[in-house]
Amino acid sequence: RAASFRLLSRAAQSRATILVKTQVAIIGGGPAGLLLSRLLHLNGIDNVVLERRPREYVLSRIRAGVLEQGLVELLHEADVDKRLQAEGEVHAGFDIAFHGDVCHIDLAELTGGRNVVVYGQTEVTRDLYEALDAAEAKVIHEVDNVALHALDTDNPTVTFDLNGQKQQISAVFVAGCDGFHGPSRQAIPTSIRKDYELTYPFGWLGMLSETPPVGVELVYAGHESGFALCSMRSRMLSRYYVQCPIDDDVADWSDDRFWDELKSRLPTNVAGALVTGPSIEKSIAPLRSFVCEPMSWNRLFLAGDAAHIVPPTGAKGLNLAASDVYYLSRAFIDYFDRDNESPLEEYSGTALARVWKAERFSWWMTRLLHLFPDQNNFEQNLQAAEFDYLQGSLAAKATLAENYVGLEY
Ligand code: RFL
Ligand code: PHB
Repeated sequence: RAASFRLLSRAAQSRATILVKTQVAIIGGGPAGLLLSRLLHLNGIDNVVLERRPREYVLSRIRAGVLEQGLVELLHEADVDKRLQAEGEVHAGFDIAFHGDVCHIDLAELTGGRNVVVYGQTEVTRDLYEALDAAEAKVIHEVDNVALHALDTDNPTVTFDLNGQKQQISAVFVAGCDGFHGPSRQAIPTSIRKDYELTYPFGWLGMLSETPPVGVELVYAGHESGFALCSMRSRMLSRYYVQCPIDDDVADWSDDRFWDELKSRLPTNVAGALVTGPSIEKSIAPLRSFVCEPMSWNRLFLAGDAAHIVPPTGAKGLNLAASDVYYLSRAFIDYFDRDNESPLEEYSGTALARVWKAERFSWWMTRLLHLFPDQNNFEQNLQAAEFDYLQGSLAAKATLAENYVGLEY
């Protein structure tokens, strides 16, 4: 980081556009972009990451917390899993409650020994930054006006502003890892790109508190007044969520109001065990299901939230970003090391097949557990029947468990 910064700031003194050459220009320094950069770096493929925000901002975003085994294995391959192995908590099951009835999902038993690990996205990102720093990888923060050019030629470029200076990267490929609002997806012509989208008429109000979690496992709860979730980051850090109207203002949610609402939606024994305390973060996130097809166009390849969004109910967002990076990193390695273009040509189809299954699962779990304001009495009874079926059927539980631990890459 220091080396690339020196290079750019020295050059920034000149008025001409600075030109940097690389093999893969990666737009976005979230988990998808950083993990891709790390895996390419370890395989000798030169790359540059362009991130709009300061590093501290990226590390202050509280997001996902549940990692599938596929992501854990990928972090091991990237040699960034030391802290994860020491501090991550293996979860072999969770509870799912509906109007007070509780159903335990024994992930390990239902999937032949598979499980998930609870370790925050913030920590994954921090570990990646540390490894990239140590390897003097090129991660450039606080870039403005990133624009993609000539993606349908052999010489695509990315332009951006840094410290008021125009810069240009010439690359063999561009990886769009810039999240839902980034410019990469928009660079695919609308005549080619097709968007598929569902929005939900509510959001999740999340709160982080330095209190011991209510139990050792996660509790998902559907209730007459809406969804609630008890999650955690560590033995002394809890993460809780309640479904709320999408236009609610976080300022209207005092800590007391949050705790009261959460308690009222949880099964009695869980509510009774809840340890409350002051919040250290509170925010409202909208829920959305979204897929962009195709996930590649000529020299551009999208990964993570740039190409798809899931509602957080199944904890799939970060994990899907990881499976995209798995396919894309291997495809780049095949191209540069083995002169084999086929995996890159097949990338969009390969990634989308897994994306749509995670979309289906996240949508299903969202429908099962949330209060839909426009739901009629027929749909309410369908929701109750769905939970009843889950409770009584080993096959239904196994389907939930198989999807929750993550489908094979
Ligand atoms: P990210 O993490 O959004 O990173 C994209 C990065 O690109 C940068 N960027 C740009 N850089 C340069 N130029 C531009 N013009 C740029 N525009 C954007 C951004 O600053 C950012 O650093 O996407 P990525 O890497 O694909 O990773 C995906 C995951 O972050 C995401 O799927 C999950 O966090 C989704 N998600 C959750 N998933 C879960 O599984 N469980 C959760 O509890 C959960 N909570 C959340 C979430 C996503 C949220 N967002 C996006 C609003 C809570 C929130 C609030
Ligand atoms: C979280 O801990 O933030 C979390 C856990 C499970 C989910 C969503 C979010 O399904």
